[in-house]
Amino acid sequence: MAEAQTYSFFLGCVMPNRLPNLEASIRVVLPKLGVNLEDLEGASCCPAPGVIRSFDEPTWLALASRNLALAEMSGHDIITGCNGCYCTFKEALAEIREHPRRLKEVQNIFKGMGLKFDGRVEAKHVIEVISELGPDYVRKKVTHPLKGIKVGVHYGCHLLKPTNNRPWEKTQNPTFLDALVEATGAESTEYKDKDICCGAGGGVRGSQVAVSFDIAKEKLDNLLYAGVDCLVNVCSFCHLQYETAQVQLNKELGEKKYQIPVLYYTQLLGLAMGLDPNELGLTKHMVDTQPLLDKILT
Ligand code: 9S8
Ligand code: 9S8
Ligand code: COM
Repeated sequence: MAEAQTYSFFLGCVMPNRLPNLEASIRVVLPKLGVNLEDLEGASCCPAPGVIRSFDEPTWLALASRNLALAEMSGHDIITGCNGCYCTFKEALAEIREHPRRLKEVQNIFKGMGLKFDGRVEAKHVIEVISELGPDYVRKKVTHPLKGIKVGVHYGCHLLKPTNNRPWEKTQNPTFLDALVEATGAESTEYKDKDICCGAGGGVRGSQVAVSFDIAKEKLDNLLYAGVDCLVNVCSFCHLQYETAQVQLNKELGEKKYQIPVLYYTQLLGLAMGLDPNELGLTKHMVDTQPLLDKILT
């Protein structure tokens, strides 16, 4: 494997405010894989690609560039655990690299703010860094293989698209996350419409919550039908959607039909590395993870 790497850890809004348990699992697991995290002091919202960018593109670009500038000045590439934040940074970097005029615009805005920015920094996703280490490397870290656990994998839209600005070998029917899930000893189970949106992105959850939960319901029904033990994702916004949708749908039904534990990839991997579920934030989920933990730990 590569020698130890250090990244500037960009949290985004959802992780620190709504899902600090996911953040905890990333902070615990990545250093054990040889990936060190440094806090990115002074960061703001990325800002969200499907929301802010649609309303006011120049403001989106300036704010995204400010976050990128903070990382660039720290001397480390940025790492994020949210598909939306990843999308913003990948797209903002592509925009200023393809159009030097846009970089100048941003540099003008930054005058007097003590920011230095040339757009040299790179932006990576947590799962991209793990994927670069590779499934074989991950398998060597596994001490407690998750045998017999059926996982439904959700990639999320912004991790894969637009395909011309993403590093994955295959963006149609990708397999890198399935391979990393299987490296833990679990089984990645196929299910209908696996590649479809969770329903949250692009401002849908913010403006049309019923529509957004309807889309999530479709995916959850498909996952129930496939008989998975849990759902694994790599986006804080997808994660929030899948947990809150299950709580809401059960409330409307008056019964607990939807009880699919939702895990962030580093939580699944952490379990396979024998780490304490509490340390991985698994005891703080909206959808109870205990049945899954019982199945794994007994
Ligand atoms: S930051 Fe503000 S709203 Fe969010 S989590 Fe991910 S996308 Fe970026
Ligand atoms: S899927 Fe469609 S737009 Fe997105 S990446 Fe995360 S949230 Fe869920
Ligand atoms: C979804 C991000 S991950 S956004 O809501 O589309 O901006």
